[in-house]
Amino acid sequence: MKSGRKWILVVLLAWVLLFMSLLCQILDLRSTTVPRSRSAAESGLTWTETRRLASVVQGGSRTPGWSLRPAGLSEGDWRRRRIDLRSRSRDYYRRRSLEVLHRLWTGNLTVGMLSPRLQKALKVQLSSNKHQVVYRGPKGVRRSGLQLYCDLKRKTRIRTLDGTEEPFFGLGWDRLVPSLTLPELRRSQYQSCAVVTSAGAVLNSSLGTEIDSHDAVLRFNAAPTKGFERDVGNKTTIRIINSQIVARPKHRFSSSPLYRDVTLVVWDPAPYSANLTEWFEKPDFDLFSAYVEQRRLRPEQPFYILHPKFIWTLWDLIQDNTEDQIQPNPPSSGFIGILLMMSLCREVSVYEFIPSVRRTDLCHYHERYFDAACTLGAYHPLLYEKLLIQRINEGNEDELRRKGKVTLRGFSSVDCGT
Ligand code: NCC
Repeated sequence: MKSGRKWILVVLLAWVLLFMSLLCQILDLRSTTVPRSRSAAESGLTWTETRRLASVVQGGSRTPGWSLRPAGLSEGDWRRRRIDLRSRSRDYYRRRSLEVLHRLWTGNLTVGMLSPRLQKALKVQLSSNKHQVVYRGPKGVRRSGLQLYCDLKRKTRIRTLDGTEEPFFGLGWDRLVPSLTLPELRRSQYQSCAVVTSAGAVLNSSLGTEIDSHDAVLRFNAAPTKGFERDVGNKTTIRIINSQIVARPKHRFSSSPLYRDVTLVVWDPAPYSANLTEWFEKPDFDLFSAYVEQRRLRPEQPFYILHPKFIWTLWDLIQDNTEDQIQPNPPSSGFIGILLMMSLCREVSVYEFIPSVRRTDLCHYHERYFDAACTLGAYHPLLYEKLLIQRINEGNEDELRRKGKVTLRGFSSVDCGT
């Protein structure tokens, strides 16, 4: 009996020792490995680069057990080197992120500068070609700012579903849609308009008063003003929403006050061929049932569905003016909104589409979700949209850097001759 107890004690002791040594190993690995955080991944440091950086700090040691203290190095020196390694990698991320920003401000950002993750996401989009894009037009035509304005002006005609095409005509949609088209609704143009993107960089901007001073303000999707007035203002004239907003219950489209007392414009990614019957039968998210319901409930509210041809014309415009092959997916709501406002207003101020010094991986100002793809794109050709808008920015660079503000002329203010 006595010797049985002794054995149990020995086994227990062995377990405790084993557990302690494993714990030490784990803690040591944690403290010596360069943190491979999400922001690290997005700032563009590859795993190999991180290891290389680590090896530089370790004096070029190529020891396979690089996380272990090299022989001959005191514990104190080893700790100092680890701290140095961490701060160097943090500096590296910061510098890289700043360089991306500078290049965006000056229009020199290339895909190669994006993080490996975003580059990979772009490649995946190119090869999947979900919307069967077949582009035969020119690519990368170098136009001056004015030529570009005129090209956009000539080709951008706001088009919404008017119910005169099948299958909509057969369903009586010519009587369902608002009697005035969107441009008719604003026959006398707005003088000044603000486009407020939902970027996290809007936080702490104190731009609210400036934004509200515009005649009309455009916002996107579920972006709220309540609680964020100091940074985003509280005026909303038009809201552009994608079909997820009307179709997904979590957005409470029919009951949320966000979607009331404003002009609503919804869009859905249709096939590039813009075959309306195909799209009606299989939209990305079912926007049609909610649209019919809302039109019946609130016939007085101006509510439009953007025509897929309009969306894809904007995409063609970006591709036409970009040398690279861009993601074969519709432009973001942000880009659609900017072009829409250029048609409806004499001057357009766009906030945080091209990020300011406040640039952050925080996706939206109203949500705690971090992803650099929200700003630079994975599905949407956001990088190219931003480079295009940078080319026609008439505001000064200081406003761009400090406020993330781009100033554009509305199409009616652009003289393109005859
Ligand atoms: O994120 P989203 O866009 O609603 O943002 C509106 C527009 O603001 C610009 N933006 C946003 C964030 C950021 N960090 N930088 C920016 O420049 C973009 O121009 C963007 O279009 C969309 O375009 O409709 C999008 O919608 C969301 C999402 O569906 C809605 O927010 C509803 O939840 C899409 N995200 C997902 O589907 C997960 C996003 O890809 C595009």
